[in-house]
Amino acid sequence: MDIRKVVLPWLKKHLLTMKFLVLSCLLVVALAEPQSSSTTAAPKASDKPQSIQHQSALKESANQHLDAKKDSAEATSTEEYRQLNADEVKQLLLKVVDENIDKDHNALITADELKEWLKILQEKVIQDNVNRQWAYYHPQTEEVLSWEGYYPEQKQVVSWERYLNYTYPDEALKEGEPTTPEMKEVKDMIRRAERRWENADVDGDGSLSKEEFRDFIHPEESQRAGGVAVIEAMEDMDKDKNKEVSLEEYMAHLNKVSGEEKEDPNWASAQQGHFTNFLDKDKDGSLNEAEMREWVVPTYDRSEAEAWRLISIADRDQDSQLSRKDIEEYHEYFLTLLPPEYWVQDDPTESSRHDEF
Ligand SMILES: [Ca+2]
Ligand SMILES: [Ca+2]
Ligand SMILES: [Ca+2]
Ligand SMILES: [Ca+2]
Repeated sequence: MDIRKVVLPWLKKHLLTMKFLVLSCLLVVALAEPQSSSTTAAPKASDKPQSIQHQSALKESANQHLDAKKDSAEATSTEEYRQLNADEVKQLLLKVVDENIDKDHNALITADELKEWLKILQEKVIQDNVNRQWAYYHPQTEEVLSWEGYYPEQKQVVSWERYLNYTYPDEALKEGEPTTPEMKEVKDMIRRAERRWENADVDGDGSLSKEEFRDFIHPEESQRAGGVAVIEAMEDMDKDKNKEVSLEEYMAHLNKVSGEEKEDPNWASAQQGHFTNFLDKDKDGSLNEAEMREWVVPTYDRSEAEAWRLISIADRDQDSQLSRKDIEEYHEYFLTLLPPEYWVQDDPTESSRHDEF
């Protein structure tokens, strides 16, 4: 049997699915730029110098194979995105401002109000992603003796074997050396997944609870689990294995993981500037492990930084707050404030959609 026939379509679909997951993960932190066309597409994940842009590659190599026949998650990945015109964007933005962001209803948006909303959006995207993937593995119920109670408690877990069987084709799970480059790639993915799994398995019982599973899917969201994401980023980027990521290695990696935004003539210089001015703290021309860590698992508050960046763009009277008019005027910069569902081909004004906010 030709193994390529099995693995190639699988890899292709896997990568497509992961691409969507990456997009949805990064949606709320992507920096939106004004676009010249009359309609506006959903903000792209990799639009700009971005604190966690490299994670597209991390996640691509990570998690799972979603089978269209088995799982509704596949439907999500093929959802159509709406094109919104400028008036629609303005109208939706003001609705979100009034209903979700401006908590004290004084028609002015502070950095704190913005930050809180960005956190809610970010958390929702992550939680949705975790929920979707968790459901895919049909967690099993385990009985564990509780410390306080007499009766055993029930706990939902996914075992490593189950994860493997649900994620990778049988061929990849067989013993022995890989016979094709594709199979080698899959085996490397499994090794990486195993390291992530052990890193996420806090109680070391070999299975992941839902809390542990979150650290498996999104290690970069946790200071405890984040180290493994830094290691993966190093492996992806440090081609000469000197434990530093040079500007050349950085650019080569971004070139590999970025899409059409590369065609923007300012793209390369913007990325280089981001590396030099922001990531390379000690200005020695490359990123050591500590600098990589601050990039991948930052200690600063990303939502707060993004809130201040947004304010700096549109704050015309310099009072460190935004008026509704500021937001209307600069609406192209605020696309990331719209919940992801607004971009899905559906009626965004449908009342029940946003109850959870
Ligand atoms: Ca306010
Ligand atoms: Ca565990
Ligand atoms: Ca290097
Ligand atoms: Ca450095």
